[in-house]
Amino acid sequence: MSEEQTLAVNEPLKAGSNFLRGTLVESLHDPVTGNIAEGDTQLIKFHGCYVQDDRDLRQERLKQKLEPLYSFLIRVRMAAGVCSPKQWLDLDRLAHSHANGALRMTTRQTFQFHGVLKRDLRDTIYQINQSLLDTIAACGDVNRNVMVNVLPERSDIHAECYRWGQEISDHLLPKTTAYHEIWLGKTQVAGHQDSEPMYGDTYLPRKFKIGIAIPPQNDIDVFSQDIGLIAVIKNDQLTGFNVAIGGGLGRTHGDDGTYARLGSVIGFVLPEQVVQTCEQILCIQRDHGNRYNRKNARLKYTIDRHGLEWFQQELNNRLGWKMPAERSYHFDTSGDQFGWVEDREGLGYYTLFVESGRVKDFDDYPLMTGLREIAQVLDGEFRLTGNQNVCIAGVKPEQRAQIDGLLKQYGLDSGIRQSNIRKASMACVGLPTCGLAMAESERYLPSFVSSIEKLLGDVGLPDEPIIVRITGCPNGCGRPSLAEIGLVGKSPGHYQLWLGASPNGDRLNQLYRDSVTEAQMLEILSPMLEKFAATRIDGERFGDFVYRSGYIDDATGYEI
Ligand code: SRM
Ligand code: SF4
Repeated sequence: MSEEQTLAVNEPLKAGSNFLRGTLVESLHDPVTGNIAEGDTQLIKFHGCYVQDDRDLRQERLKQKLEPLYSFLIRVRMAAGVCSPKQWLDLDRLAHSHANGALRMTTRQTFQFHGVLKRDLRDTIYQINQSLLDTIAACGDVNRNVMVNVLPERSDIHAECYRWGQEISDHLLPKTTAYHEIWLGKTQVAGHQDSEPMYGDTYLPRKFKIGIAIPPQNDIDVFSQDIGLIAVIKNDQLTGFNVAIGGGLGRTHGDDGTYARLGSVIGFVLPEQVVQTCEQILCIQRDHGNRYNRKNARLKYTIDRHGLEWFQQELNNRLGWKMPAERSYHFDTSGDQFGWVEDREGLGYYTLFVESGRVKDFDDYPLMTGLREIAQVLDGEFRLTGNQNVCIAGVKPEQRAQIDGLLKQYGLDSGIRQSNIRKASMACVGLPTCGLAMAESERYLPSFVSSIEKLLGDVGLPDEPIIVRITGCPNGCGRPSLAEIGLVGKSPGHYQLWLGASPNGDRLNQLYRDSVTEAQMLEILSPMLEKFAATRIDGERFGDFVYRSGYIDDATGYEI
């Protein structure tokens, strides 16, 4: 980075925002537009919101000389995806009264509201806080929602990892009181001077993500996190965490300087060292991350620019101790376990498949109503998974029949009977709300999966659990780089086809075709699946097969 380079526009904006206040209050009061001032559109992300407009209506409104139909996305901060039945009910109610009547469970284990109008924004956030949840730092150049494996069968280990996830999340929160003033109506105490001892007034160069995985399950895709923590369990006790740094999946089409990268494992820390370690890694990124070019600003680029060895040395210096080598670990799968699982205490955990994480009442499937009815009676909690599904957790033996009855009554038990490939699929939100989408994703996933189901049926593998993920652009929100079949939107109806990630999340896939239609993809995949069925080695997964069979060149990653 040369001195002459100009800082990214967000940098002076953050510095001059009076710790994330900007002109947000004025913007919210402006009755002339459903939008907010341009600078505020960046600052409001730190408060957990994005301005969007309904892209399906854009052209029509333009023709009618109307401004776009602006509304807001609100993302809840909810470490590890855990919420109480009461919180579920509160969010369900808000989705109907203040948003578009649906809840969206995200790939980072939280809820999003879509379609909140400016006039309802403050009250929605206020009410989320009344429910003992909040939205601060759910987006923006700060540490985001901390993920933790759902781990139904070991509630004791989950409880411990959940506690560490929460501690990390709380410790890395911004300290500004702007959030409380703007959304909760709190007034600043006389003489109080805001400061951000850890972040400073320009916060981080870019977003920052942390997740905890508990082997052998990797349902949070630990290697895609800026900091991935791998729990080390010995004699049934949590002894510490292996630390992986520099994961990140976002790319830009046509820009080779951007790429997906898996985290590099650099060592092991004790549980009591994990918060300090995360803080110091974050601070290195704060001091050395690229503040000139946001496309190269994530931790992965900082590490690759300076070298992993430099980073480790810098971290040891800042910690004041040398991080020991990592302990051995092994991941089996990045998928969810569906249906009932029992933990050692006899509590039940039911993981329900939710296509693309969209919770609403469909014409023939009252999903939202069914989950609301379950929340009304549940004496346990909900855990959102990193695969956009939900686990009804901690069900006492005496309540199991009641929950089972409700699952049946509302047809939610039909989720379990979906094909394995559908249950292993994910799509990002994409159109019509995402301003960056280049092609359909969530709305396209169901029919694309049906087409692959048909191909699998034709070759006699109807139960094959191939991981399929679709995103509307290369930002990677549905983690398509870790799919055995990954589709990345290029333009309407055209996708990049990526093949060959490992089913446990430790190998990225590779580009196979650059811009193809569904018909072309099916033409490519049909003979491949036929050969897979005929020649696979016992238990071999499709992602591994495409490598072994030479469809993908291990060295270059490109089609050979
Ligand atoms: Fe994402 C931007 C949705 C997980 C990488 N992401 C966006 C925005 C806010 C579009 C925007 O900037 O205007 C999308 C809002 C769409 C909408 O209408 O809801 C959006 N991202 C999502 C969610 C809701 C997708 C989903 O279907 O669940 C996920 C919310 C997670 C959460 O609860 O915090 C979501 N985003 C991810 C992930 C996956 C993950 O974190 O595990 C990634 C890839 C991992 C990574 O960060 O490397 C991801 N989102 C991005 C990027 C690219 C970042 C980069 O390094 O280049 C952007 C664009 C940006 O930041 O400029 C982005
Ligand atoms: Fe939007 Fe692209 Fe993220 Fe999909 S991957 S939600 S299209 S930014």
